[in-house]
Amino acid sequence: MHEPDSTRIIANARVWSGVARGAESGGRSTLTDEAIAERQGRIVAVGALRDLRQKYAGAEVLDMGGRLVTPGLIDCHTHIVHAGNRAPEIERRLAGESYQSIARAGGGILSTVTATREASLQQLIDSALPRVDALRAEGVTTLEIKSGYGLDLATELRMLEAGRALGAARSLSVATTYLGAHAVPPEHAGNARGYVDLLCAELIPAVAASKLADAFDAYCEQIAFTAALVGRTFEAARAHGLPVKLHADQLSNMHGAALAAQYGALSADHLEYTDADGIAAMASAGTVAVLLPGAFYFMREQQRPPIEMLRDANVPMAVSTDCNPGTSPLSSILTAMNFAAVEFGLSTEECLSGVTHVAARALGLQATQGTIEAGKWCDLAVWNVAHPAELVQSIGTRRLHRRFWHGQMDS
Ligand code: DI6
Ligand code: FE
Repeated sequence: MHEPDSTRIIANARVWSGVARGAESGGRSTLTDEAIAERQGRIVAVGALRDLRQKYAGAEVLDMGGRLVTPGLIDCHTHIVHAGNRAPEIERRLAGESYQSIARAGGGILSTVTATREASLQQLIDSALPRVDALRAEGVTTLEIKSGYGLDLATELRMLEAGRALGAARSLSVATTYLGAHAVPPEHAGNARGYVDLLCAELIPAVAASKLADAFDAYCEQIAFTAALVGRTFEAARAHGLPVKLHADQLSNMHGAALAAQYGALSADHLEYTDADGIAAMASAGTVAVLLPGAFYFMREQQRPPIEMLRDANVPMAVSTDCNPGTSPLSSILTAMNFAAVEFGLSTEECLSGVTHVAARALGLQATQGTIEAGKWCDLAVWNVAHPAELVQSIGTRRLHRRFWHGQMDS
């Protein structure tokens, strides 16, 4: 066991830091042969081994054998805590039934709500662990976890508590998001407005007071909530100190991206149907675009998010699994990166940025996570590959050599 107050040097690594290197590299991160000094879980210096050895005489040196080292990966949009099983529903979809018609008949999100309300805290934790461990085995060190399959106060709090418990159980940073406006719960069927009244008056204040949520999220869609209703929930969330995020324009153009930008959202996610106005609004608000190619794949979507326009407008693009039981049963961040490259045309650099420093921004964690820089947590992924493109351009190969979370190496 490594003494927490001694300095260690992680050496002989090919470092992809996620830090832009200036004009000569076109502003892109490049591979450098640098060493990383770590103390008390933080990166204290990045530089030549010789210099770091001098500066930290007596520091233990860990040899990475010339391997690629990236920041620990960040999965910034998941519904990894949930109960029940929607495989039969997915089968029906693949046979031709639509997601919307299944949802309108009480399936979809609401079938997971029924199962999740019946699950105990321990059952929620236990059922999520294999998915969380799959992500850790691919170098994930920070994970966002949404609630939203309870829709009553007790179950939403239990989901958020399960999210926090998963972080504590598995050497992982967890950011929790209260997805209060995910669907209209059965007890308010046909009365979205009534449920939003309850959200604003009672649920959002209570969840904010619990301190179990780091952000608030909503689903703006014809089968969920209109832009006007989402706007009301965003007012309440912000009044209670919760930054907001939005499931925006996934199945139709609800002008969700512009709505998210209007409320200074950390991110607008999906964006398949977002138009130029929405992108311009995101660019001026600094809202991150979170791309979810797993949902695009499982839903057999035809409409791709407007990648070129996002790129041209310099809207930062994150990539995430959207791990959920209905539209993206995917617990592999490397597969999400591959889908982003193959389906959406992202470059290797964009894919890696999308699961590191841009994903950190989508969670408001850019001060502490997402790059290999002095001052950040020493969260690293060490890979058995020679070039970063290998992480993106294949599926299913075990690539991870080691994962460091807050300076501690997994055994
Ligand atoms: N994220 C969501 O929250 C919805 N779609 C998506 O990509 C619904 C997920 C579900 O069907 O459970
Ligand atoms: Fe989602």
